[in-house]
Amino acid sequence: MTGAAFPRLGAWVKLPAPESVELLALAGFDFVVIDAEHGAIDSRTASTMIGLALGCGLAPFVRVAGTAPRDVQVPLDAGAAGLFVPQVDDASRARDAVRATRFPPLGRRGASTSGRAGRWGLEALGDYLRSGNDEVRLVVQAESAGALSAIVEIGEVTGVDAVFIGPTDLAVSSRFREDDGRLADLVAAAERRCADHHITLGTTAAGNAPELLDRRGYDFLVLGADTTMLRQGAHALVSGVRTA
Ligand code: 3PY
Repeated sequence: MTGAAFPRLGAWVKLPAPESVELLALAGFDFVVIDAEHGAIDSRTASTMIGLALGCGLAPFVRVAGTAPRDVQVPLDAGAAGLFVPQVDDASRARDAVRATRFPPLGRRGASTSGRAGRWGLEALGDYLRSGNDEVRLVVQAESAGALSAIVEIGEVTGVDAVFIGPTDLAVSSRFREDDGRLADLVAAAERRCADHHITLGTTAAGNAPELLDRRGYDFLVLGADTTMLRQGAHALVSGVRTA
């Protein structure tokens, strides 16, 4: 709902270690997505990570497991800059995500200024409600062929700020291999429709970030995960010595 540009370069935080957030901030990312859909990050750890990210100048998003009040309200009251909601296959599911995330009249998020989002009770209720509705970003994930066909209807639901194409679940749900040309055609058609309708679009990059940003119209990218960075860095170190 905010008019400001979406932060551009992000990373998944999958390890339940708040220090991951500090390391990613030092690397120069603009935002992190704390993954509470997969992995072992609980709401206590997510809250600590959100506070650290804010202190480091990183925008903290949380990918929630679902849109039940506890999935949504706990990270938002902890100060998350926004949510990623997985598996949004159609406009009706997008409206569910809006209802869970936004305060009335758009939604039915419960209000409490006693958390970080309400500056621990210092924020006036009106300011807390305004920032919850105007500044918190709602990103819905399109991860099925149906979601890609309905991407404009999904992206145009009032209260949705951006659509994020999830390539892995898309490949799994459509039963195409990730390198299948038919999958690439589906994604390319969705990219064109988003560009035509000015829908803010993101995805996970796989070493092709410049192409996605400069030629395919993406507004923001998740470049990798803390787990992958650790695994790849560790592998490079060990294999460099073993093959020497
Ligand atoms: C997916 O690719 O399915 C994701 O959810 C994130 O990359």
